[in-house]
Amino acid sequence: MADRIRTTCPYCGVGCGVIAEKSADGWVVRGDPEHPANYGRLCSKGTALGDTLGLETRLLYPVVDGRRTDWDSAITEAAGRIRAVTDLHGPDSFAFYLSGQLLTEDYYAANKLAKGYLGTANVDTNSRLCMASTVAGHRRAFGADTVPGCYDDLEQADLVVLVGSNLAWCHPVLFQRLKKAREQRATQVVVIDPRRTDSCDIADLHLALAPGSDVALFNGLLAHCEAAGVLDFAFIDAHTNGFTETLAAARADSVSATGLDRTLLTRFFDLFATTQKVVTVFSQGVNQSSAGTDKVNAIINVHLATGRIGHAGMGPFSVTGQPNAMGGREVGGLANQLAAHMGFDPTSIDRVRRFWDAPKMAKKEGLKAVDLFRAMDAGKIKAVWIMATNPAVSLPETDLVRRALAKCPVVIVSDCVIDSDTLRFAHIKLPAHGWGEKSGTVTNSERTISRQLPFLPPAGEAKPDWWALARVAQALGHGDAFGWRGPEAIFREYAALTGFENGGSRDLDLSISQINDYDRFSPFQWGAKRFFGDGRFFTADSRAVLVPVNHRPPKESPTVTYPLRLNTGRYRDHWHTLTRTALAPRLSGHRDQALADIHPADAEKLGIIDGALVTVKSRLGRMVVRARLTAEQAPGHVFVPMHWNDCHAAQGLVGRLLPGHTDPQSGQPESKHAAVSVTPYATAWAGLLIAADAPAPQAPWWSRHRLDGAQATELAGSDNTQLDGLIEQLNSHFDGQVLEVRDRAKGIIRHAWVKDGKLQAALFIAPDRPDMARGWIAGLIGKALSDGSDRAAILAGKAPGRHVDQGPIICACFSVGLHTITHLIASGQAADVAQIGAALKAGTGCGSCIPELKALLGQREVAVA
Ligand SMILES: Nc1nc2c(c(=O)[nH]1)N[C@H]1C(S)=C(S)[C@@H](COP(=O)(O)OP(=O)(O)OC[C@H]3O[C@@H](n4cnc5c(=O)[nH]c(N)nc54)[C@H](O)[C@@H]3O)O[C@H]1N2
Ligand SMILES: Nc1nc2c(c(=O)[nH]1)N[C@H]1C(S)=C(S)[C@@H](COP(=O)(O)OP(=O)(O)OC[C@H]3O[C@@H](n4cnc5c(=O)[nH]c(N)nc54)[C@H](O)[C@@H]3O)O[C@H]1N2
Ligand code: SF4
Ligand SMILES: [Mo]
Repeated sequence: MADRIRTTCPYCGVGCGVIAEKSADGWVVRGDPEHPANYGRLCSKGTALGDTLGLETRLLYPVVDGRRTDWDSAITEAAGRIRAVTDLHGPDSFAFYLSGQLLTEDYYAANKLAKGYLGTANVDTNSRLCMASTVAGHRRAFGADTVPGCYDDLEQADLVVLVGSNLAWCHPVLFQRLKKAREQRATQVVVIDPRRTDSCDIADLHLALAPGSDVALFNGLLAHCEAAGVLDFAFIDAHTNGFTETLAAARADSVSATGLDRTLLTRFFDLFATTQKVVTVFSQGVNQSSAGTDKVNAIINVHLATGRIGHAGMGPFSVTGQPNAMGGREVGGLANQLAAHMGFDPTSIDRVRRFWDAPKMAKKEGLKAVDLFRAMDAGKIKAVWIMATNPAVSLPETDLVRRALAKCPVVIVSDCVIDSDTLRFAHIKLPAHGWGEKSGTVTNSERTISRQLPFLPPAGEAKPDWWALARVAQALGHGDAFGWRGPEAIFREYAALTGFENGGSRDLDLSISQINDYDRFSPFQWGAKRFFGDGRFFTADSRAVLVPVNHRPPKESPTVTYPLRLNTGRYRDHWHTLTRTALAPRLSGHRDQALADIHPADAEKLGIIDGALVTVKSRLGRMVVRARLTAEQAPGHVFVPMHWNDCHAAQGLVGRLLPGHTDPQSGQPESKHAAVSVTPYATAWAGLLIAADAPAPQAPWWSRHRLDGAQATELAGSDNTQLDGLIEQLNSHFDGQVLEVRDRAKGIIRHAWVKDGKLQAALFIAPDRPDMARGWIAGLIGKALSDGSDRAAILAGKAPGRHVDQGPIICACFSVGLHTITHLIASGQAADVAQIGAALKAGTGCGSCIPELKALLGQREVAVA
C-alpha cells in the first residue's frame, strides 16, 4: 500500500479532502490543498484522525450468537435467518436501517437488495433523523431533492443567515471559509438560534428566537419583503406557483411567536430586504422539528419570492451532517425514495424494475425510522440489518427502541467497533472496514463526489459493507445481480441507473460524468455549479412551488411538572455516539463529559450550582449530568449533548428523554424540543478512578474518558453503602498490592493498586468531586513507581513540585489546556488572540477555539441579543 494517499474525511458533510501520510510514528493526516471543499484546511476532528486508527476497540471477526465464527458461516446464518423470517411473514417483516456514513456503493447494494430482490421498501437510514425535512422541503418546492448552491456562495454573499446551524462547531471548515470571506468583504452574518453558540463569534446579529418559531420568523420576513417592495414579481410570475396563498398565509402569522424584540427583528428584516446576495444556511435547528418541512419551505419561499436562488452568492443552502448524507439521498436510501432521486410513482417503479431486472420490486414506500422501530416493537418487523449507525442511542424514545431490538428475533449489526449500545442487541455482528480501509465514493453538501481510499490493511477479518450485502444476496439466490468484483462496478452500475431514460428530466445524471480512473478521479460536483438560475425546476410544469405554511409550536410545551425546554445537539470535538472521537484524548479534552447548560437565573431558582450533578427528567426518562451555568442559554432552556451513551457513562443518554414526535411530511423526529425538569442530584460521595482500562464501575452515576496513557472515570452515588460494592469490584479487577488511605470522619478514601512495582489504578473518593492532578496520575499508570514519595503523592492526589494540570483542552490541534491559557493571560504575557498564539500556538491550527480564547480574554464581542 502507498505511503501517501488522498482521501476524504469521514466526519461531517463539508467533506474535506485529506492527505494521509506514513510517518515514523504512524499515519498522520493533513488537509488536501487541492480539494475544493477545504483547500488544505482541517478542523480539530479531521486533524486528530490519526489518533483514532487503533485496533483496540475494533470488531475483528464475525460473531454469531455470541460466538466467534468465520465469514462463510456468518453469511449463511444471516441469509438463512432473513429467508426464514420473510418466507413466513412476508418481505415487509424485514428492514434495513442504514446510515449516511456508508459509502454510496454500500448504500446502493442494500437498496437494490431490499427494494428490487426482497421486495420491501423498509430501507430507512439515520438521515431520517438528520436531513429528511430538507429532502421533503426540497421536493415540495423544487420537485426534486436538489441543493441549489455551493460553498463558494457563502464566500460571495453579502449576508449569510445561519438558521439552526452551529456552523463553528459542526461544519468548522465552512465556518473558517465564511470567516475569512467576512474579513475580506465585511459579509454580514446573522445567527438564528435559541442559544448563543460559538458561531455567534462572527455574527453581527444574533436572534435568540423561541424554540420552534422559525416559520413565524420567515413568514414575517416574507410579508416584510412584500411591504418593502423587494419581491421579484418577474421571477414569481414566470417561474413559480402558489404565491398568493403563500403570501396570505405568511401575513396571517404573527412574529410575536418568535418572542423577539421588534427592533431586532426589524434590523434583520431590513438587512435581508436590502441585500440581494443572501445565503440562508440551515441545519438541525430547522430539520429536527415537528414543523421541520414547513420551516424549510418558509426559508425557500423567501428566496423564491425574492428571486434569490441559483446565482452567485445567493440561495437557501442546507448543510448536510454526515460525510455521505447526500450520497444516501442520491441512491435512494430512504424508505420513501426509490433510487437515483426517483420516487414511488408507477413510471419510476417500472423503470427501476427494468433496469435492475428485479424479480420482486417494492411497490410502495416503506416505514420511516421512528415508525420502523415502533413496528418492530409491535412485532411486525422480525428481522433487521443495521449498518453504520447506533439507533439505541441516536433515535428518540430509546427505551422503546431498545425494547424493540430486544424482542426482534433477528438483529444483524454491521459495525467497525466491538461494543456499542446497539451491538449489545445483535445476534449477528459483522465486522466492517473502517475509515482508512474503506474504498468508494461520498457526496458532500455541495454535491461534490470524492473518493474515500484505503491506506491501511483491514482490521482483522473486516470486510467492506457492500461485500457483506452482496454475499448475503448471493446466498439468497441472486448471484448474478450482485456479482460485483469491487466498488467500481457498483459505482458504474449506479451511474448508469441515474442516466437510464433520463434525458434531462431528472437532476441527477452521473452517466454523463466522465470518470475514467475510478481510483484517482479528482473530486467533481454533479449537475451544474448552481441549479435554478434559469427558473426551470423539476416539477411537472417546471415551475417552483411556494408552499403556504403557518407556525405550529413544538409538540411539547413546558408544564408545571416539566417547566424547562430541552434542546440537544453537538460538541465541537465529538462525533455522535463517541465510537471514534472518544479514542483521541485531545478530542475528549474539550468536553470530557456531558453537561447540562442552564441559565444562572434558572439554576438559582432550582438550587443548582455550577459543576454539580443534576437530574434531567422528561415524562419518558431521566439522565444525570453536570450542570454548566451559562448565559449562552436563554432562561427556561436546557441544552444537553447527544453524544453520551451506556458505553461511556451511566445515565448519560439523552435519547431516553426525547419523545418520538415526528414531522408529518418528513417523518423526522423532533430531537430539539422536549419538556423537562432539572433538579439537583443529591450525592453522598464522588470519586475519580484512573486506570489503563477499567470495567464499567458499580456506581449509580459514572462517566469516563481517555487521557494520555489512561482512562479516567468520574463516579458518584447517593449513599455511602454503595462504596463497599464498588471497592470490592475494583479489588477483584485490579490484582496486586493495595495501598490505602481512609479518613472516615472526612469521608475520604484513597486506593492505589500496584503490581510488580507498577501503578495499575488509583481511586479517590470524597464527599465532593475530588480535585486532583489527573493528568499527572494518568502519566504514572503502567510505570514503575520510583520511591515512597511517588506513592505518598499518589495517595495525596497531588503532583510533587510544580506540576500544573492543564485543565480542559481548549485548543485541540496543539493540546493546550484552559489552565495554561488563563495562567498566561493572568501573567500579563498575552492580551489578544495573536499573542496567545505566539506564546502557546493555541488558536493557530484550525482556529475553532478562537471564540473561546476571546471569551477567556474577556474580549468576545457581544452580538446584540
Ligand atoms: N463536532 C461535530 N460536528 C458535526 C457532528 C458531530 O457529531 N460533531 N455531526 C454532523 C451531523 S450528522 C450533523 S446533522 C450536523 C448538525 O449540525 P448543526 O445542525 O449545526 O448542529 P446541532 O448542534 O445539532 O444543532 C444546531 C443548532 O440548532 C439550534 N436549535 C435548536 N432548536 C432550534 C429552533 O427551534 N430554531 C433554530 N433556528 N435553531 C434551533 C441548537 O441550539 C443548535 O445550536 O453536524 C455535523 N457535524
Ligand atoms: N438527541 C439527539 N439525537 C440525535 C441528534 C441530535 O441532534 N440530538 N442528531 C441525529 C443525527 S442528525 C444523526 S446523523 C444521528 C447520528 O447517530 P448515529 O448514526 O447513531 O451515530 P454514530 O455514532 O455516527 O454511529 C455510527 C456507527 O457506525 C459505525 N461505523 C462507522 N463507519 C462505519 C462503516 O463504514 N461501516 C459500518 N458498518 N459501520 C460504521 C460506528 O462505529 C458507529 O457505531 O443522530 C441523531 N440523533
Ligand atoms: S470540517 Fe468536517 S469534513 Fe472537514 S475536517 Fe472537520 S469534520 Fe472533517
Ligand atoms: Mo446528522
